[in-house]
Amino acid sequence: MTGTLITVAPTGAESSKAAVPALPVTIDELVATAKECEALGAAIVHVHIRDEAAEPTLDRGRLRDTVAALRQSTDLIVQLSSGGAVTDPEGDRLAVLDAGPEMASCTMGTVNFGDGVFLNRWEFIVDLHSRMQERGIVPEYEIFDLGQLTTLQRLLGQYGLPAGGHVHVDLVMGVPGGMPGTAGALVACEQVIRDLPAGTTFSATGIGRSTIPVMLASLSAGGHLRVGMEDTITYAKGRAVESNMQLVARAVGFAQLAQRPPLTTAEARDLLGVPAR
Ligand code: KMH
Ligand code: ZN
Repeated sequence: MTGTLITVAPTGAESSKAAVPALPVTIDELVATAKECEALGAAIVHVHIRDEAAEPTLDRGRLRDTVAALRQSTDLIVQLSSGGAVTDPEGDRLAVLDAGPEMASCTMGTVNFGDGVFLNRWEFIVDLHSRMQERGIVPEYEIFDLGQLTTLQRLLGQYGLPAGGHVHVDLVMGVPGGMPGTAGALVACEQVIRDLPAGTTFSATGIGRSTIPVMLASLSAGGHLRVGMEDTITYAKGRAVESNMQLVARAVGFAQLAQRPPLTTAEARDLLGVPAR
C-alpha cells in the first residue's frame, strides 16, 4: 500500500463567511491556508473562490489570479472546482478550465444537494471530460452516489482515459441526497472501483459528522483522504473547526497511525499522472 494522498478543500461554496468566520475567502487567506496545509502534509488544494462580498463566484479573472497565486507560493497541485455552486450555469463551469489548473473536478451525475439540485447532465459530463483531455488537465471524478461510478465506467469506455492516463475518483459521502458517509457505503464503492481501469485510485471525504468514519474506512480500504472546511465545519460535538490546518493535521495523524504517511507533492503528481513542475 502506498502513502496517503491528502487533499484540502478549504472553502467550498456552501458556508457563508458570516456564519463561519474562519473560512478562507480572499486570495491572501487562501494562499496562507494552502501554505500551512502543504507544510502539514497536504498535496492537493481543491479550490472554490469567493468574490469581494465573500459570495461564491466563477469569475474568470479571479480564478486565473488564484491559480497564479497558489502556484507562486506553494507546490500544491491546484485543482479547481468545476462544480461551483448549485446555482452556477454550465457555461461558467466549463470556463473554469480556461484558468489553466493542473487538475479540475468532474462530477459523474446529478444529485439532490440539500435543498438544491447539483445538475450534471450526461452531455455536460462528456463535454467537461473531453475538454480536460484536450487541454491536459487531469480530472478528479467526483462521486456522490454508487451509480455515478457506473457512469464513470461508461464515460471512460466511450471517450477514453483522462489526460495522464490515470483514473482518480473522490467519494463525496454524506451529502443530504447522496450516499451515506459510512464504512459500508465506502466498501460498496470500493467493490465497484475494482471494475474501473487497473490502478484506479480513490480518495474519500465525509460531510459533517461522517468525516471521521469515512477517513478511517478509506485508510483501511487503501483509499486516500480529502478534508477541509468545504466539507466539515464542526471538529467535535459542540466545537467549531478553528482552521483547515486543524483538519489536515488530524488527517495526517490518522494516516501516520495507519502507517501510510502523507505523499509529497512530487509523489502525488507521479501517482496521478500530473506533469512534474
Ligand atoms: N459545491 C457543490 C455544488 C465540486 O467542487 O466539483 C459542488 C462541489 C463539487 O463542490
Ligand atoms: Zn468542491
